[in-house]
Amino acid sequence: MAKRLTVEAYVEGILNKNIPVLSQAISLIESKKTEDQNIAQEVLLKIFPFTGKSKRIGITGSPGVGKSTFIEHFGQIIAHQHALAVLTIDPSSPISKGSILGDKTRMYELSQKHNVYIRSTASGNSLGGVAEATYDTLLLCEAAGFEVIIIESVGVGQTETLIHQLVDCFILLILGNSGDELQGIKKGIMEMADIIVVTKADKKNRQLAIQSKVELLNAIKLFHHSLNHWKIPVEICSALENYNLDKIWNITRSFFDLLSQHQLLEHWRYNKRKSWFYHEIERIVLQTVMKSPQFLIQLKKLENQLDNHPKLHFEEIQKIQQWLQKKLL
Ligand SMILES: Nc1nc2c(ncn2[C@@H]2O[C@H](COP(=O)(O)OP(=O)(O)O)[C@@H](O)[C@H]2O)c(=O)[nH]1
Ligand SMILES: [Mg+2]
Repeated sequence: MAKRLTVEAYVEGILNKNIPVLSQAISLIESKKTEDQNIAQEVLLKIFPFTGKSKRIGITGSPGVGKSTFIEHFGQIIAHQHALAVLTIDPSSPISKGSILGDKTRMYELSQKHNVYIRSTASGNSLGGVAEATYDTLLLCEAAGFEVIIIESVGVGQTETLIHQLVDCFILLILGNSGDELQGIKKGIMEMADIIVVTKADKKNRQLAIQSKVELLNAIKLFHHSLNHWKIPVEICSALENYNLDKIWNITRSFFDLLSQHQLLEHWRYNKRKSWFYHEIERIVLQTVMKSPQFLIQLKKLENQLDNHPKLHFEEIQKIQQWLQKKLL
């Protein structure tokens, strides 16, 4: 990492949209060293009053569905009017092995725009750690004046829930060329979506994509979006052929219009922060308890009493619960 600056120098650099300084501050956030963490926290506190003004957009969907390619082209439409930051998360490959390179090459044209900043969140952290670093990075980008921030999610498991809680608008990309694909999509993730987009609707696949759109509209008919006035739109697009991307940007804008017209944004963000908070607390409680030596001794004792009788498992589990209650309540 480059030489550390003072807290004031980081703050000033970020507020002046000095990109090298912004990048160094993000590296501090990702650093595991306590001294770096301490500086990062101070910087965050100082820039906090300058945050909150961006449109925060999450792009999710299974690996290979076309998220990065979508962002490459969608981002260019946004960048006509707005300073855009793109944060990508790739916990599967360590940062030095090229997760940055991978996404930067995929978003090559976008990365050449003067008002676009692309950054991969360092991997190798815990789930909560990745999401936390992403949130802090988002705040720094907001303080630097980026008006739209896109987070590309990894598209698997629990990270999705966490990313959903960080953004205002969650766009779910779905590959629309087979019914099986739709079957495989978890209901939970569909319910989190504010906008659903069928990808790779190239000219030759368009008919199939339209068919998927109809199926999706049917599937979500029973969903109730938590914003009363919002009916989840389903659109098709081809990132490679630049088809419908402007339309999707218009839909996205109308979602943000709705949030601001009804002064819902603050409340919307507050509720998400609250779920995030409880999520994190649960994680911390679990981690703490599972590391407690006293608890582990109890656990081992009961584990040794387990036998093949299915009912006994429940009894042992109940004993653990009673033990915990006695300790804590
Ligand atoms: N035909 C076609 N291929 C696409 C389109 N969008 C993405 N792809 C391809 O799908 C593959 C996966 O795309 P990528 O953006 O890396 O997906 P991600 O894993 O969701 O980020 C790549 O080979 C892309 O070129 C599209 O609109 N049409
Ligand atoms: Mg990608």
